[in-house]
Amino acid sequence: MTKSALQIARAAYQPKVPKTLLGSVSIKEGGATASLSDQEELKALFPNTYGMPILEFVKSDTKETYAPINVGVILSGGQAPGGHNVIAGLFDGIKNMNKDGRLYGFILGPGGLVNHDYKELTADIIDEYRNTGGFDIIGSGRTKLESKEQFDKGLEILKKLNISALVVIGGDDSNTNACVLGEYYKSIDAGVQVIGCPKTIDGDLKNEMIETSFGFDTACKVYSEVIGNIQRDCNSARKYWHFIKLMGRSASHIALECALQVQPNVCIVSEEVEAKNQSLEDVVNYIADVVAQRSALGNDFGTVLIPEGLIEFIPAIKKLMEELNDYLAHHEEEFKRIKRSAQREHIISQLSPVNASIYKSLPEVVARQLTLDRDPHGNVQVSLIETEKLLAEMVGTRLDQLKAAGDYKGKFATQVHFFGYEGRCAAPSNYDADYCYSLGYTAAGLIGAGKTGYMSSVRNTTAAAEKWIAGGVPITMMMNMERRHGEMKPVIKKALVELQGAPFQTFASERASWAMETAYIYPGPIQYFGPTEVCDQPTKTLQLEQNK
Ligand code: FBP
Repeated sequence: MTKSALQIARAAYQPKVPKTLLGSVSIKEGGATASLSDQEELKALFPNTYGMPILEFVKSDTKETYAPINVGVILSGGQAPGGHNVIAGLFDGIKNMNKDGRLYGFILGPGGLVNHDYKELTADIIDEYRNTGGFDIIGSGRTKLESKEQFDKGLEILKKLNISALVVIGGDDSNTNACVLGEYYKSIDAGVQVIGCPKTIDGDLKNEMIETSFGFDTACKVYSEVIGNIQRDCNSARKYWHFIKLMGRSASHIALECALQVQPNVCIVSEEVEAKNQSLEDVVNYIADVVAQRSALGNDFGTVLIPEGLIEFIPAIKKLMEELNDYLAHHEEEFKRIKRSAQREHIISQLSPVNASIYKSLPEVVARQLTLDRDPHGNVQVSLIETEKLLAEMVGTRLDQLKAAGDYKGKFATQVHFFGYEGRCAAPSNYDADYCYSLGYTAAGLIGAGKTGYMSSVRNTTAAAEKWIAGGVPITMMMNMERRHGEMKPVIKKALVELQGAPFQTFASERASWAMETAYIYPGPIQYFGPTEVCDQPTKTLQLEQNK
């Protein structure tokens, strides 16, 4: 494979790891844990893995010896920068315990386990992928591992390869399934441990013990670089309003982090829209007012950041989507058989009167996008809903009204963008390279300690890497019961933007001045080599959350 000079230099990068992971380690156990809510139900669903203690690796004077361990690894869901380093850390951790241990990667996600599609990841393969972006070492997929048949089928290949531990690198849904799988294997004494790793650019898999999901740092830095470039362009030509939708599924963490990095004129935060019970018109009017006020100052240009999940946080649309989800969960095939031209009318006839009238009021294209296939976890594929176009158009219409009333005299020309896929496979920042390698190495440690049903956890990551704290958190501790596909299910609770939290509060205290002044910041590209204050900074979200 021909490589760029940066790739070659980057391959030699040695990720920084917590001091406690190097040399001999032992495990410090905390007290028993409980799930976030629904304790009795969850205890009954996870009798073997509920309530386990939090674990922390600490230095030890005695060197443990280990028999060789064969481990399987799965990359699940959307790509996130740093996945290859999780695998590299896992590989090095396994080999450090006993050089005869082996690592097998299942191909194209959880489906690879069920279909017995795998490859052994040897040292030369791992070395090719160290510090690189992407998930292409084994590929990823969204097959949902949930049935006993899938678990049993998976067990056949695990047994055949003498694999005694499986690492699932995924988001909240994939880690929920990893926990269900771990519980099942334990309940039948299968002799296979299951460990999760927190992945997703969306940043919504975090809690007290999981500071951030990997990939969020790099993806936000890539988007912020490009938004910064757009802001410089728009401040140079002074003729466009740029409507920029950012990936992130339901949560607005990415949009908020980018706003903190680039100081745009407008950033919508879905969680606030919901909390204030705003309608689509309220959001449109707010943006149009900023456009009109900037225009009065002579500035007919600006930037608007939009989280991709916005539409499902507008309370009225959220209720409509809940009804649509339930309907489609039970009538998917029947709906697909209806002619495309008749689908809209059919949906209207099936919905309650309130939701039917909201559905009717949506532009054709958005109404259609709301009924597109859900992903295997039942989520609406919000990345396919063109909110940036919808808002740009609606703001234009509103400005026409303001013009007719004599309240606006400016020019309104728009450009629309959607940033998501551009950042998911970027070469990991130093933060993600270090964090991911540490997560993988920690996962190996949890396996060596015989644990199952845990998520690898690395904390204190706003400090220098050597001071990071590595350990494991029982996955059941992050769970509650939620309605999915029309049924109550145990799931890891998604972390949405907290309106009382420091990242949002900081943004809220600045946004009025960012709207009127052109206070853009141009962060520039991720730096991989150079001073630590340039290359090793975590996200602003994390720094603010940790009061740094
Ligand atoms: P997960 O990490 O939860 O799998 O999702 C990441 C993500 O990038 C979301 O932000 C986005 O909505 C979705 O994947 C897009 O999915 P796909 O890659 O299937 O188009």
